[in-house]
Amino acid sequence: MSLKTKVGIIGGGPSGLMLSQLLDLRGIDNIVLEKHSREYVLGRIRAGVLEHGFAELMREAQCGERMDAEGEIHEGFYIADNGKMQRVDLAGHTGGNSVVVYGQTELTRDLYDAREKMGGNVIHNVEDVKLNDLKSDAPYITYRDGDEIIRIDCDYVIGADGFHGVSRKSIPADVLQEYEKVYPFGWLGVLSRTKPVSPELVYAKNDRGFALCSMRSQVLSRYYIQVPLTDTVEDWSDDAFWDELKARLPQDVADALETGPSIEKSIAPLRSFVAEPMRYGNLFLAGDAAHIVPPTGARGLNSAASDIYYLYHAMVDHYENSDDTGLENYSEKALARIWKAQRFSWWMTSLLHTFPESISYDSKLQKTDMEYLFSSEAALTSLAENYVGLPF
Ligand code: RFL
Ligand code: PHB
Repeated sequence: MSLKTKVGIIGGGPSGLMLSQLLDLRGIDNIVLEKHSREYVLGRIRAGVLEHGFAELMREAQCGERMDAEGEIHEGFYIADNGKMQRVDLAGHTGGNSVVVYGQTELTRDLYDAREKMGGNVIHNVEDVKLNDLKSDAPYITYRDGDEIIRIDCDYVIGADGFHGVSRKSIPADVLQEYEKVYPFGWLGVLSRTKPVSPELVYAKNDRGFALCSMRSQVLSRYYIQVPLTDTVEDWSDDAFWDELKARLPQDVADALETGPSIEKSIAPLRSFVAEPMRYGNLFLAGDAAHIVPPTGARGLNSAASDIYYLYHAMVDHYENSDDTGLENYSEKALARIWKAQRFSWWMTSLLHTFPESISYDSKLQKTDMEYLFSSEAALTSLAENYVGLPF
């Protein structure tokens, strides 16, 4: 069988779905290919914090209704340093900006619902996706559906298939430059049907290791603790998790913590990664397919949003105005913002985690970094403007 479309999108995560929805609203025909089922994609518990620009894009995609009704606006968060809690006033340091706490699961559900409503073509459970003739004017994608090989001819291919996807790997090794930093720890995350311990997020630095108190709603909490890479989920009973979390939080926060059975528990390794360039012929990479950050700065999904924003406008300029400047500049423009998110995520990670190999000099610098942060309006402003998101 053979299909034809303008834009072939690999990956039905937030990046792929968002671009598909935005293009469809402008009458630009596209097909999304997703390796897994919808239920599987919605079962992954990931991001929780959306910057203003992302929320705006959801609204532009006509998917912002539930986010605006159920998401929480947060104008600040706390940093605890071995027991001492200090607030970062995001709104106060950014002229009134804030972030929206709304889970990636819910946002992805909204995007799937919107695609369904518009009759969008999202094909699940595709196997053996291959990208072909990317350097030509007639690229095509093939995939397997059972015994049948399906071919999709398109003008452009979007690689939005995450870090482990096939798109980035379709770029020849001598063209692609990869920059990577792997951290010697991971985050163990627990979701529980309990009231969040604090109305705003708490990022806790502690000699035992980092901890984060986050949430999905007023009845659903998300907590994380830093763990060695050798740990597995089976090593951590719920009781052991709650005990360790409490040990890393300031006493009054630990005393107020409501515990309960975990409804999801997983470990994510921490990694920084960037692939350059983000364009190869008529293939454009977007989101986690091209770059990964450690979750400490809540930048991952938000970095995907700026890629999608640039690509969406570039595609519209191409199809509506025959102007290819946006497509030509895409990689350079996207990477400029990506590297700033990389810097911020690395800095937040360095500030807040306990590094197993650190020498006494490193520990002194980390302590000084924290003292400087809360003694300087300029440093707090820099943190706040990065956390709410730099302009697209
Ligand atoms: P995704 O979500 O990985 O989606 C890619 C999709 O592509 C599919 N796929 C394929 N499809 C077809 N053919 C193939 N060969 C394919 N290979 C893969 C996959 O099944 C999948 O459905 O990438 P996308 O869309 O770029 O979205 C990126 C975000 O998911 C990611 O950046 C964030 O979750 C990162 N992140 C956070 N970001 C934030 O902005 N704020 C946060 O608070 C935040 N917290 C987090 C996070 C990520 C975490 N983990 C688990 C890595 C917290 C955690 C714990
Ligand atoms: C989350 O709620 O999952 C979350 C929030 C903030 C982060 C990372 C993850 O920095």
